[in-house]
Amino acid sequence: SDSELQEYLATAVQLAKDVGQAFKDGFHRTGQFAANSAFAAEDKLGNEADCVTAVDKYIEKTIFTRLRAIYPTHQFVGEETTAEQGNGYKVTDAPTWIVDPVDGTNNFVHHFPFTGISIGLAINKQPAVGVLYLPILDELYTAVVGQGAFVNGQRLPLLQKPALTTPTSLTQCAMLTEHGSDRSEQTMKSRMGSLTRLLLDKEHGGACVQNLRLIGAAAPDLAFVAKGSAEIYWECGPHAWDFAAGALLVTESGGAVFDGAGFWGSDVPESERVPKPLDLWKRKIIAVRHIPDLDGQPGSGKELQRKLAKELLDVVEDIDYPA
Ligand code: LIP
Repeated sequence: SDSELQEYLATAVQLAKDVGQAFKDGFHRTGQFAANSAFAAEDKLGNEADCVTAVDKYIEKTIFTRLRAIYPTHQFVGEETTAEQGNGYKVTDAPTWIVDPVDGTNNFVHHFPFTGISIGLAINKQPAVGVLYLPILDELYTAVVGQGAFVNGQRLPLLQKPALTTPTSLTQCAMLTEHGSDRSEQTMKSRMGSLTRLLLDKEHGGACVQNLRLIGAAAPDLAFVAKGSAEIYWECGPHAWDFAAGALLVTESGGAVFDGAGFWGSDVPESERVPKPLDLWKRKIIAVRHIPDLDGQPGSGKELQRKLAKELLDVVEDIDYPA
């Protein structure tokens, strides 16, 4: 019910704020994390590009301990817990809290401010509540399904028509993506090929996206799409905990999210193909911001979101990851 969802939201907001000080202390190496040798970034599962700190572990433990005490029947999926358990999680229809204690750990370690605490709640496998706190930017994003998305209490997207433009192709779009932590030769070649084709001019078969930014973390990427600071985000590789909360911010701000690969119905004419809906557990995502309708054409904004996603899918190469 709506009141239950509001209660879940209030719990998540309180938790995010409560661990905010530990997050800031870790980021600035002050307070409980001042010159703490336990802070040192370790690599996860032997991958030097994928790190975890004592702050990640402390925050995840604090959040889950509190959530378990309040909602003993709920399920819990967290980045660090899952990594410790050898990367396995089961997904049911039960309310499932999906938490990334520090999304953008690499940014966090390098003192780059696009990093935050992501708390999502899925019910029947669908995002129902999303809270993203970016303590260093002092931005608290919230969303409840059917009730809109907000940053520090202001409704998203921040700009409205006519200030918020209606891009009709990727050539008018600012795009966000990430290089990810999988640095195998095969993956890097595939990703760089996709980035080249996204940027390349149309004469040579590219999409000529207006600009491309890599800010280092999925949750802020999605928050910025929800806010209207970029039109589109695409990534293959992030996990549900990186984007469960952020995906809801996007849809609740009037944006759209899709599966990061492929179309429905390879048996239909190309012009009729549409991008598949997002699957939280598939590790690939496209998000498009709210696009205002063209004058006198109701529904055209939604159609343009699908068109932009399709333009993107036409030039990028899919990378498959195990769940
Ligand atoms: C990160 C994601 C990012 C991805 C990184 C990493 P983490 O999350 O936010 O989108 O490219 O490889 O997964 O590990 O910093 O929480």
